[in-house]
Amino acid sequence: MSPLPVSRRKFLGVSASSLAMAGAARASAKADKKGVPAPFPKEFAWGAATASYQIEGAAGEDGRGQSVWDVFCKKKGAVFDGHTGDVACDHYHRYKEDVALLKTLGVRSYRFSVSWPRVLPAGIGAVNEKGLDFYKRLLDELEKNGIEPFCTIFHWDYPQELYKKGGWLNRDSADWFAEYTTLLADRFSDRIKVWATQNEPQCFIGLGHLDGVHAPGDKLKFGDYLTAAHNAMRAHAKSVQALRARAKDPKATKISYVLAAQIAKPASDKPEDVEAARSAIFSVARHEWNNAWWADPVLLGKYPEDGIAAAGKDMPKFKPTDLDEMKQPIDFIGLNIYKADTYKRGGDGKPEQVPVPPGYPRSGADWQWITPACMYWGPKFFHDRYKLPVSITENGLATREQVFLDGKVHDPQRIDFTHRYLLELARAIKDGVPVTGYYAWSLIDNFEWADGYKQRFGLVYVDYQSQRRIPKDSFDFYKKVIATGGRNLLDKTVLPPTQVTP
Ligand code: BGP
Repeated sequence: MSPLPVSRRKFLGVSASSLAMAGAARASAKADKKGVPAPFPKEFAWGAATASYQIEGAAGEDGRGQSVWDVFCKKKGAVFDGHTGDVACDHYHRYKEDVALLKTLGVRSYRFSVSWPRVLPAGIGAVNEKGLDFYKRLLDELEKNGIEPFCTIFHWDYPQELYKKGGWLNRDSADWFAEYTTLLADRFSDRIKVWATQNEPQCFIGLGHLDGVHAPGDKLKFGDYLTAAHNAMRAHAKSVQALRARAKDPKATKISYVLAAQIAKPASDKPEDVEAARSAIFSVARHEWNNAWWADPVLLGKYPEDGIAAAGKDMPKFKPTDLDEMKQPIDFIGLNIYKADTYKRGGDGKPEQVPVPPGYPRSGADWQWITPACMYWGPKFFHDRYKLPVSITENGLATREQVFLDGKVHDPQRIDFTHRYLLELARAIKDGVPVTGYYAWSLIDNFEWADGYKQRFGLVYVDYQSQRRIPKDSFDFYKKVIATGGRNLLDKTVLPPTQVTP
């Protein structure tokens, strides 16, 4: 392919010059020697994410209690090939090496989660100091390396002891979560300023309590599932209140709520297709894969009308004050974005889903279509509706990988994916959407829930037998993105979008 002059280069619908102008509009985006401004602002929170059960291991060490995932993994057929998180990436013992990788990568922020039963073995009551000590050591290491901690309070490893008391079906579960949050705020809020209460309620409630494919593996009746969802959202709100009440520096404390964002993108830029996608992204049917059911109560203080209609007689009965309590001001929305579905305006005026054509590119995870435009439309639609800044709290690609004969791990698909997706995110920023950060999922390969170790999402390859870490090619690519504020995304020569799928 012959190089094109910079001004004529097109990046999948985004021209280099238009993104450069976006950068020029911000005083914070410094120009390089050739005068090319960065497409991402200087203060942008470049990061990488992980979660406790997926990387820590040390399941039986230092007084940690059991989580529902410990129990679920032991059920025959629950997890691919019987894999468990007992050892995972052994991060509990190798955290220094992992923080060193973050340092080399150059991230400003590290999103990790605390294992609830590691610090409160029974979920409430007696505190496990040894468990807290692990997170102190981790925070020390991050501080030494100048990396800002972003703590997710709950990323799915629910204490088994609380599950035995009814778990999310028990109305008290919201207070249990507040007690746990208070402990973290009291011990760590002098050092942690950025928090997410929960990660992806669609998954830990929907996949875990309706579909039964994630821990604890329940297939509740629809009404009971909605009750569990209601209590989880009450728990989120009580957690926000606890953080606001106990944070050492309330003004500097930033609180978020992280969704498994289900993105709808328009089939074209025609206004009717854009409105069809907007309507689809916030519509609620009778299943967990939607946004508004999980976001409207906590951000707008009400359940969406179409969701109430779809729930019908299964709509849970709750105290009239619940909805007011559920709506606690937060500072930003965390969006975990992996792919989008496409919508156009149908013949009847309603949104119509455009089917994915046969052979359309997808990752090693069957559900993941390569759809870069989700990084433009997702942040835009969420910001338009909820009027909050957004952060991309997870984004990444699953691939099947091996160590090559040259001893390296080559992952060109992940590089191309990240390149395409970040160009679209830059376009959203250029169009005025306040996007505060981007967290690659994941820093290292890890235990991918029901898929076990089959899926690899890391920027760093993990050889689980030796626990050796090998940074992949995408690690170097992302490192350069961070170092240049995304400028390296602009100087790569690529074919015009019409010639390159998707
Ligand atoms: C998100 C989770 C992450 C991670 C990621 C990868 O839903 O928050 O913990 O697992 O998905 O996807 P998956 O493991 O479903 O393939």
